[in-house]
Amino acid sequence: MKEAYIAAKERWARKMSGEARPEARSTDRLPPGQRQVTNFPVLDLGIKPEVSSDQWELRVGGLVESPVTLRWSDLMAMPQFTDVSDFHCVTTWSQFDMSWTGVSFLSLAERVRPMASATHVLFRSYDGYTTNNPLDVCMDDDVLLAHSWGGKPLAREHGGPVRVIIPKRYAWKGAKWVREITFMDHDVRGFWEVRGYSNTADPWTEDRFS
Ligand SMILES: Nc1nc2c(c(=O)[nH]1)N[C@H]1C(S)=C(S)[C@@H](COP(=O)(O)O)O[C@H]1N2
Ligand SMILES: [Mo]
Repeated sequence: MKEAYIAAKERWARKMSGEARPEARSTDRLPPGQRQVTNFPVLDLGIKPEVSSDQWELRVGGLVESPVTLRWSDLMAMPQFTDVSDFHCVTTWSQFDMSWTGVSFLSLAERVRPMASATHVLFRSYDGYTTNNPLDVCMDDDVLLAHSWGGKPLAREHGGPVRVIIPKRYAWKGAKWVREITFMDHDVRGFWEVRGYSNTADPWTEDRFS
């Protein structure tokens, strides 16, 4: 965990400093069973909560040294990070080169300081949605709390004001309209994870269902 964390932070620092240039991406970017789209479909539970940036609050707690409730101005005062990644939905569409801006999960972790006992993270959203991830999956250089897409404020239908992006997992692992992040010493399955979807959700092994 420690070495992986340091390596992720080094990759992140190179992006933050502008030293990491956009590389020619591999041509085999499409995970098995996926097809490329360019229209950014919308998927939700039939509810698109309306949360203005003024009302938005993100509680971050559980097994952390410094629990915090972040409001919009707090989020904006944190280091702002832009990254480009591919987006893979389990319903078989993928969209390439999605540009996200927000706060890196690594910055958030530095702010709240997870305890050594923290191994898992549960995300809760304003629509009642939940999803879970191992902490080491979140502590990667491409994971962020995004408030903008393609340089523009994230639309409500896509989870604005703030959503989670975890590019190396199917997209249901990233909570739209995120309102609470809880660090835990055990795994608690989220909305789709208790309904037959994979707990691990790796697009490259077509790890779709459990
Ligand atoms: N809060 C919340 N987050 C969510 C969902 C949801 O219903 N509610 N759907 C998930 C699923 S299944 C996918 S594929 C992506 C879809 O994101 P998009 O609507 O921006 O394409 O959001 C994920 N995050
Ligand atoms: Mo999905």
